[in-house]
Amino acid sequence: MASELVRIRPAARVGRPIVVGVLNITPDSFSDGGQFLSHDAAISHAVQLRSQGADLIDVGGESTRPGAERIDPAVEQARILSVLTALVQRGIPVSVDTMNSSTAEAAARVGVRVVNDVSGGLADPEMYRVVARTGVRYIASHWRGHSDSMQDLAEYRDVVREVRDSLKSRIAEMLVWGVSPDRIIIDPGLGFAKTAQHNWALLAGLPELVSLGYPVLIGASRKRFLAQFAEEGAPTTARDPATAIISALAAQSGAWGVRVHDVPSTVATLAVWSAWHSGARNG
Ligand code: PMM
Repeated sequence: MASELVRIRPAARVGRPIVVGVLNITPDSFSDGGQFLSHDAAISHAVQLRSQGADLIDVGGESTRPGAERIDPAVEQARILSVLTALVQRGIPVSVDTMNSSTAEAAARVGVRVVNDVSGGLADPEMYRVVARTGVRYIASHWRGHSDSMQDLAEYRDVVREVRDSLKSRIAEMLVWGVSPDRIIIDPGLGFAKTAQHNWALLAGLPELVSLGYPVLIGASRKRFLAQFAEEGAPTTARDPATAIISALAAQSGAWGVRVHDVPSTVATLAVWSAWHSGARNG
């Protein structure tokens, strides 16, 4: 197993998926936009997520909410690089959530060892070259187009098969560019050119993605398809209980990690899941 993964996943917690805490330093992300724009607010939220049990903090500077417009990579970097630098210096494991190879490269330069790319490399033709050269771990999501048009691209005959095949061909291309297979993590990209029905099909079909043999990350947290379990008009935090249950079900289906905004509810739910499994092993 890759050395960074061992560092990200503390030995005591081996057996449950890693918990990736979300830190968006953007004015417009759908759930936490505008909350952590100042350097100090961002750092203290990251420290809090870590103390709550996050194994990795995913720091993003560009919103990917449906309809969001692209921003200049320089703006993205101005938002996140000083925060990433400070977190690396504190020894907090971080990933950078970016579709831009220049941002991935700049983050790697300040010591970031994981790049999370919701476009799976499709948004920037230089991304795989940077990933291969820097040796970072690379989370590649299934993606069909930028946020301003992705809703129109949510058409599938068999979403699980098509997402699986697409991720397979992304992986094949990464390998051609020299990305080491032990660096690759895949993600079905819930909500990215997917309807609620597609998201549920992908969650139910998770074992088929796991069977590709690469670690799978699931990012369901607070997404719109979970609104049905909360009161109408409730804030996105009302989707946290459903998110936590999905974390346990994803664990059950073999997910490597779950990316969540509310770390305590997922950590608590995964503790129950782990206890259940320790019973199966020791009974
Ligand atoms: N979703 C969002 C952003 N980044 N990264 C991965 N790997 N998987 C996801 O599902 C994902 C992501 C959108 O949610 P946010 O705006 O709350 O960060």
